[in-house]
Parts: sequence; structure tokens; C-alpha cells
Amino acid sequence: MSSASAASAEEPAGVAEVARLLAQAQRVVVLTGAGISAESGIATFRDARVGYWSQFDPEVLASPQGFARDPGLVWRWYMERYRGLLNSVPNRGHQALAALQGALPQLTLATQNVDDLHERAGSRDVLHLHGSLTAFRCQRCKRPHHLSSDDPLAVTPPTCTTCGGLVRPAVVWFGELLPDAVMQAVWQATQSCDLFLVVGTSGVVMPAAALPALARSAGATVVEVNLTPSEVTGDAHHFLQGKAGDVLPALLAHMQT
Ligand code: BV8
Ligand code: ZN
Repeated sequence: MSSASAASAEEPAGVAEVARLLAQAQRVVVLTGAGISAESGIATFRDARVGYWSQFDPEVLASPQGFARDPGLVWRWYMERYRGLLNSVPNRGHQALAALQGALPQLTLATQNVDDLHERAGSRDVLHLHGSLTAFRCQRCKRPHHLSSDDPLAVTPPTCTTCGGLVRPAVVWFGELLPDAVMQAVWQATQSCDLFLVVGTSGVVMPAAALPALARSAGATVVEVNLTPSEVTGDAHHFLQGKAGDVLPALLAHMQT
């Protein structure tokens, strides 16, 4: 489990040791979850939802069944999140990962998040395991849909101009398959990496949550950054407890000294 090492007052134990391992790593995979966007004001998926949305189960809203049952409710949930994203900016955690990608020989970044904050922080070739909230498509014919200025405030989803089908966000809902090309890419990178860094995920949602254990079984060193232990902490050799926006910049700073 976690390495024991002297830590300065403001950083969790193990940061210096993990920074040393990172600096030596040739092939790194990073998996992020909702926790890395929390400091940008994006509500995490399982934290207690506030206000109107607290009465709904996100695993029902984020499902084809939920959309079929009440397309307007699901559309309004996604548009509230979309509008929130327009008012959010990448935080120091996103920025540190973008800088890390530039400092290391090979860093593959896979995210469970549907926001575009990694891209806006400068990360390249981000693998979106669960799709993107910044893209939309027709549920029926799958044609891409470009939001009109009215769509984000509409109470029901727009309809496809080609076939009249309902427009939905281009995200992966519960019960839906992850994009095959993305899965292949992250699976291969995980099996051949020498360090796997998992940041800000509760480790509940499959198949993403199986990646840390796959990395460990393939011989990689697994490091977790989280506020609290999660379902994947048992797969980690090092657990760095703290905010992503504090721990990731600290790792980068150690690497640069
Ligand atoms: C599939 C897009 C084939 C939509 C999402 C095997 C076993 C059991 C169940 C299954 C299985 N295989 C499939 C399933 C069913 C299901 C599943 O896993 N269910 C779970 C709930 C048990 N999986 C699927 O359906 C997947 N499809 O496998 O297809 C299939 C289908 C059916 C049956 C068999 C096979 C599709 C899953 C994708 C669902 N779509 N998102 C949208 O976003 O609206 S998932 C959703 O959860 C988000 O993407 C989110 O990112 C993701 C994971 O949640 P987290 O990111 O971990 O967020 P969470 O809030 O949970 O945790 C936040 C963490 O951050 C916490 O640990 C917290 O401590 C930490 N934190 C907070 N602040 C900070 C921080 N850490 C650091 N710094 C901070 N500041
Ligand atoms: Zn259509």
C-alpha cells in the first residue's frame, strides 16, 4: 500500500517518492474521474446533489430508459450541466496533467468525465471513455447536431433536422457500450504502461474501474490521488490523499526540482 516517507507539512506522504517514480516512467496512463473537475465547480457524479436534482438518481437520468421515460427532464439536466460547463474553467489539477504530458516521454490521458476541461487546459488526445457533453447527436439516425442558441434553455430536446428523431448528448449512458476505438486504446495503453495514475474517481463504474487492477496485474506501479479512499484504493501501491488541484501540482513541482 502507501509508501512511508517524510512529507512536508502541506503535502500528503508519498508525493516525493511518487514524483521520483513519475520522472523515471517511460509510459504513463492517467485515468481521471469527476473529482478532478470538482475544484472547477463541476458537481461530482455521486456527491449529494443539491436542490432540484437531489430528488433524482443520476444513474436513471444518465440512461436510455430515463431519456425514453422523460426526454424533457433528461434534456434539462444535461443543459443545466452544459451551461455550468460554459461558466467553468480548468483548475490546477487539469493544468498539471497537461504540463505532465509535455514533460514525459508518453502520457495517455483517459477520462470518465464528459466535460472538456482537460482539452481546455491543453491536454492532447484525451480519451473520453464516457463521451462528451459538448457534442450532440440524433438518437435515431446518429447524425451530429449543432446546438442552436435556444437549445440550452429549451425544456425539451431539439429534433433532428434530417429524420425528426430526438437529439441527445453524445455521452455513454448506463447500459450502453463504451466507444470501441477508445476502449481498445486505453486497454492497450494500460497493459503496457509502467505507471498508472488514477485521480478523483470513486472506482464504481465499470469497465473504467477495472483499469487500475489491469495495470497492476500487467506490472505497472499504480498511484491513486483522491480526497478519500475509493473502490480502487486496494489496487494502488501508493495512495496520495488530498485534492487533485494540490497533489498534482506538487508532483509536478517535485519532478522539476
Ligand atoms: C457497459 C456519462 C456493457 C453520462 C457515465 C460490471 C459490474 C457491475 C456493473 C456493470 C458491469 N459492467 C457494466 C455495468 C453496468 C454499469 C456500471 O458500472 N454500473 C455501476 C454503477 C455498478 N456500467 C455501464 O453501464 C457501462 N456500460 O459496461 O456496457 C454492459 C452494459 C450493461 C450490463 C453489462 C455490460 C457504461 C458506464 C458509463 C456511464 N456513464 N457518464 C453522464 O456523465 O451524465 S458514468 C459517470 O460515473 C460519470 O462519467 C462519472 O465520471 C463516472 C464515474 O464516477 P466518478 O468519476 O468516479 O465520480 P464520483 O462522483 O462517483 O466520484 C468522485 C470521486 O472524486 C470521489 O471518490 C471523491 O472522493 C473524489 N473527489 C472529489 N473531489 C475531489 C476528489 N478527488 C480529488 N480531488 C478533489 N478535489
Ligand atoms: Zn436523425
